Amino acid sequence: MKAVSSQQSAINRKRTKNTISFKLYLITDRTVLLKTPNYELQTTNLFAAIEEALKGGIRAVQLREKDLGIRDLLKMAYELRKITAGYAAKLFINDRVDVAIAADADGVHLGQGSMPAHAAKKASDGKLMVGVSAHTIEEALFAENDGADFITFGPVYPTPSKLKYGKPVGINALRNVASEINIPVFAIGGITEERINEIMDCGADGIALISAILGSSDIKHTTERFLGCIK
Ligand code: TZP
Repeated sequence: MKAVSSQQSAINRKRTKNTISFKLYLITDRTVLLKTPNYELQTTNLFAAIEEALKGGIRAVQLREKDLGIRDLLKMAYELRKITAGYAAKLFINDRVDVAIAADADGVHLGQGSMPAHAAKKASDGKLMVGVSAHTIEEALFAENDGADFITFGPVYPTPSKLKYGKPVGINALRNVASEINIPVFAIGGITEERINEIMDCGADGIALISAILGSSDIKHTTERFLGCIK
């Protein structure tokens, strides 16, 4: 029998990957937008910023405002559901399966301290897509075997608030995970336009990010440029 090179077997593995309809995954952080501590103003500005990104072509948004109580989070989820639906974009809710179900979101994004992927699938009767944040190959393999639809992997590079997200994993770890994992891998952490090629050359299926888009002075055009580079 003909030996299969490791490059060929990585390609074969990639062919079996399920299809996720987006390559750019925008994560919210309203504090990136405004220095004001005023919640109403931050929220209003976040919705406007997300709408600009949607106009630029974003088709997947994760609501991730970890400091908010359940009622404020739900209010934001309802509003973001309306806004994203207007662009046929997917909405994910960080951590909270209950909020995702109540807001008719498309999916939930789970951290390592959240309920596991199989439980989120079960709790939602299989209706929610499930993304999982992984920081090591072991966490990535666990998420895949546990029923996740995709993972984010990182932080690949140092991020502005790097302590919060842990030590960067680097591009070699990304390359390894992308070749070992059969579900889509979104690179995350410190990703800028200049780094897109390096990231995609590692075999990543897409990019997840906050500040390069939400912190940009022209969100719509920055989004367009990102999407242009990823394709
Ligand atoms: N998880 C790992 S790094 C990160 C998260 C949520 C933050 C990504 O933000 P940025 O601004 O794109 O580096």
